[in-house]
Amino acid sequence: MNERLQELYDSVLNGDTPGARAGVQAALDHGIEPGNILNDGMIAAMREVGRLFEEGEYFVPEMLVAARAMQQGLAILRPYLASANVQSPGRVAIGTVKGDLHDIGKNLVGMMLEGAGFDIVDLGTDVPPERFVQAAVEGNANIIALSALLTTTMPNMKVTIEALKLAGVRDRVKVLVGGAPVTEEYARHIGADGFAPDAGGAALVARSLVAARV
Ligand code: B1M
Repeated sequence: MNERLQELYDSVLNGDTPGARAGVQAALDHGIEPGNILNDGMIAAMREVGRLFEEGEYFVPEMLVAARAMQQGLAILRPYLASANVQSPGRVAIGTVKGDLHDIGKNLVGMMLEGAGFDIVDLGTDVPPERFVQAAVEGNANIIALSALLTTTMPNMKVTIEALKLAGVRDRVKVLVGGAPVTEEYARHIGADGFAPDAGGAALVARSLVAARV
């Protein structure tokens, strides 16, 4: 791996926040593509954090500091991921479903959607179905984007879709889902309109969902 990316990877893995910020800046200064900085430097490190957690070498505090380091690194990278001056294809209300506090993936998806020109309403984490319904009814969202990182919270995607149906707004919005445990098959099973495995894919799928709007 490139030396700069290795340093960034190590900073995220070790929860070194100033190191992560400096690492992203150094990588940018050395002309490394923002996409590589994200995928090879930071996302790869988070994957390793997850592996170490599974093996019992890392615990929640270590996951937390690694997440904080990544968030800070992302703050530096953000302007390079979001492209300016794109006409808005629509409004997306995005959130991590009820019971789930993971927000890094959700934030990244939000940034990529922003880069694709969408107006983003970030509802945060642990978002109850009623908040998504409200975003569809009062916030005029065209797309409701649901993220889940836990197998135990995935079912709340289905609960949210049911709530949109009950509120009579399901046909007014498209529902896009994703997150590490979510699959295309699961998305179909719960009646979502779209699924993407990663943030870049989410922007592409969101574009096709609004293009398909009647
Ligand atoms: Co948690 N955690 N965590 N955690 N955590 C996982 C998810 C886990 C896989 C770790 C492991 O065991 N290997 C595991 C889940 C197991 C399971 O359900 N099968 C787990 C667990 C068990 C837990 C707790 C239960 C631990 C505990 O307390 N005992 C607890 C739950 C808390 C809760 O939510 N109620 C918990 C807590 C935490 C922290 C708070 C410490 C922290 C989160 C901090 C934060 O987010 N601010 C944390 C972290 C950091 C992780 C890991 C290590 C990293 C997650 C991450 O940020 N990845 C994670 C292990 C792993 O993922 N390998 C783990 C980087 C991020 C860029 O990827 O989020 O997958 P990701 O997003 C991707 C795609 O999934 C996709 O695009 C993104 C970018 O390309 N995507 C979408 C995401 N949302 C999308 C939406 C879309 C489309 C694509 O459309 C709308």
